[in-house]
Amino acid sequence: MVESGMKRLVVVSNRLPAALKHEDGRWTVKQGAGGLVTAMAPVLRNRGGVWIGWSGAAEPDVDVEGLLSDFSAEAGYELCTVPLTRQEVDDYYYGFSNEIIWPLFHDLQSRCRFHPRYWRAYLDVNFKFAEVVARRTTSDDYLWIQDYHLMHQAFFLKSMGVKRNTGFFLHIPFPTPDIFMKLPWRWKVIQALTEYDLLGFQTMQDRRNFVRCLRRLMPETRVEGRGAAVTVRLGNRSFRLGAFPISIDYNQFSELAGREDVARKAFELKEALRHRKIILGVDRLDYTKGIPERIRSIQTLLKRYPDLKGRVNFVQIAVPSREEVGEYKDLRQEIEQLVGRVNGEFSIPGWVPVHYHYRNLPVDELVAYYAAADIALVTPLRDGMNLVAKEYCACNNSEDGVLVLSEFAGAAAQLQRNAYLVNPYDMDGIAKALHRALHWDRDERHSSMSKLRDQVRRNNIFWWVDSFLQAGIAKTLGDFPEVET
Ligand code: ADQ
Repeated sequence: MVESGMKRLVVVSNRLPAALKHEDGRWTVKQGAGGLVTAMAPVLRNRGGVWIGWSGAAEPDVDVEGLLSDFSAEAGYELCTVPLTRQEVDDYYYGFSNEIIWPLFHDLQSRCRFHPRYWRAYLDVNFKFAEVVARRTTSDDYLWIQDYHLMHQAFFLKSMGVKRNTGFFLHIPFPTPDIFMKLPWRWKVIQALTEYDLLGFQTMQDRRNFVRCLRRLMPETRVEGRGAAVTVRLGNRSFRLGAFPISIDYNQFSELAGREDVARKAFELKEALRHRKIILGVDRLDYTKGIPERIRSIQTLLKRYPDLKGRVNFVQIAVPSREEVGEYKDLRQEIEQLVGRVNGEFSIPGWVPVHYHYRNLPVDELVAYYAAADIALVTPLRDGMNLVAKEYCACNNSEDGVLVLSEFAGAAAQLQRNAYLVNPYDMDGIAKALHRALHWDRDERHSSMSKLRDQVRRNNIFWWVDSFLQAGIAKTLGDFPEVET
């Protein structure tokens, strides 16, 4: 139900929160995982709303609408699909989104493949999305577009003469001008972004990078105001710009970690590892997450501090991701070889240093790992935010864990005072940090972890949604918390 006087919320993302999967010869609907779904589902349910996106099926003969209707009725909000062909998925999603924007915006430009075909497919698919958005919404709606796959929504809507109130949130970092300028379509991309009414980034640094790129490409840019959300003027038009660090459902994670069966599972994990210290890594298997570098830093740790042999375990959990892409297959192989090499070098009877799991874990099992770990080692080479760092803190109800965090994760901007910051490329530095963290006394650990938890508890996912919507449609909403960064 839409409350009177409130704008209906329309979320637009590449994928719908319900994903169609082909398993055992038939199509099934599964609830998508992740922070965005957790955050948006209750908001859409309460306010009434629509979620527009691709279903995950590229086959023309699948009855997508039929399959999604039950899910939609139960979820309490409408789902609307944008059908994509296999070729579109290949060129727009795997191509432009994941072989150009993803590596470039993570400062890994040598991995980019700037095929003009990808750019054309990206524009075509964005146009296709915009047509569906125009058809399924009215000028009374608020459109919240998610992430780098759909940077051209406001641009195409305007070019069709469709007036909508639009906000865009970028989940990944925004690069510095030196890197952004390498994009062959840089002007068109930045110009499209300026067509939104509100642009949201994860950190102030991303917001600053965007303004620097804008000034380079559009010298008439003027920025007015201070604080988390400012106004940008370009000639006679203007839009707002803000930093809104995404977060997690803190209570959900903390309560799950405290549930008896999950606590028991955490204890069993510790027992299975004979109560040795546990250093934990959890990531989607992606080259931006720095997994090979992390394993090498464990190798350095064991070389430099041989007294740790038999006393510490490194557990790496990697969730399969983009498995159809060659680079991700190579990465998986590289990680498996490295794990084998380190275990071959250091194992002794009764002790294997690295435990590696390549699979998607149910959330209660993941939480049990978080609760069991003495140290979370979160070392992406670059990351928009990194939710694993926040999930670990929320699950550490005993408040005696240590967060070792990459200085290049967006989360570092918020958590730097109480996490142990490291350079993910510096194997010696990480080994030293781990050695120190392993020897921190209980009071130091407790003091840092309780402050980290406080920060994540206050600035949780609901705060993130409210902050963005307050900046985007403040006038139609009631009291919302101040935007903090
Ligand atoms: P991601 O790159 O996917 O997100 P991240 O923020 O770390 O990265 O989220 C990963 C999620 O996957 C976490 O919620 C974690 O619990 C889950 N996960 C990891 N391994 C798992 C496993 N084996 N089994 C089950 N679940 C697992 C992008 C950006 C980030 C940004 C988010 C949100 O790249 O920088 O934080 O969007 O904006």
